[in-house]
Amino acid sequence: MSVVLAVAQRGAGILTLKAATVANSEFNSDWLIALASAMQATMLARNGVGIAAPQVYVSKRVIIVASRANLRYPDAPDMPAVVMVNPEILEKSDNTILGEEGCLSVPDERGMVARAEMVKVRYFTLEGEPIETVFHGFPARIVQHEIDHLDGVLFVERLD
Ligand code: K1U
Ligand code: ZN
Repeated sequence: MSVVLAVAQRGAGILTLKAATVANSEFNSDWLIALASAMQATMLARNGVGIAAPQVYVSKRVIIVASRANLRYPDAPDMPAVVMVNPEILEKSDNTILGEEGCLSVPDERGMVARAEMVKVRYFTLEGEPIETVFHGFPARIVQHEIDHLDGVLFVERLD
C-alpha cells in the first residue's frame, strides 16, 4: 500500500529550486521505486493528471504524466501513468496552443498558458532504460508543466 504525501503549496521554497539529476547509482533503488509509488498515490488522491517530485518535497528530477479525457480536454487520450526520470525536451513545435491549467501546488487558481503543441522527450525509466517519445496536445502540456516544476517554475508565471 502506498503513502499519500503532503503537497508543497505556492510559497514553499522547494518549488522555486532547480531539482537535482537522479544519479546512475539511484536507478532501480528501493527509495526511487518508493518515491514513484508515493508520487502516484498522491497524484491519484488529489485527482491530478501529473505530479513532479518537488511537489512532494523531494528536489529530484522525477515526474509522472497521466493524461485522461476530462471536461476541459474531452479529446485527451487516456494514458497509463508514465514515470519519467531525468526528462529532457529534445524538440518542441513552434506552434503553441493556449489551454487551461491547474496545479496541485496552487489550489483554486486556474489560468490560460501557451504551450508547444508537440514535444519530443527523452527520459529514463525507474530501471534506467532510456526512452524517446513524442507527445501532442494535452499530454504534451502536462509534460511541459511538470518539467517546469523541476526547474522551479509554476504555471502562474506563464499566464497569458
Ligand atoms: O503538476 C501538477 O500540479 C498537476 C496538474 C497537472 C496539469 C493540469 C492541467 C494542465 C497541465 C498540467 C494537475 O493535475 S492539476 C488538476 C487538473 O488541473 C486537472 C485534473 C484532471 C483533469 C484535468 C485537469
Ligand atoms: Zn503543477
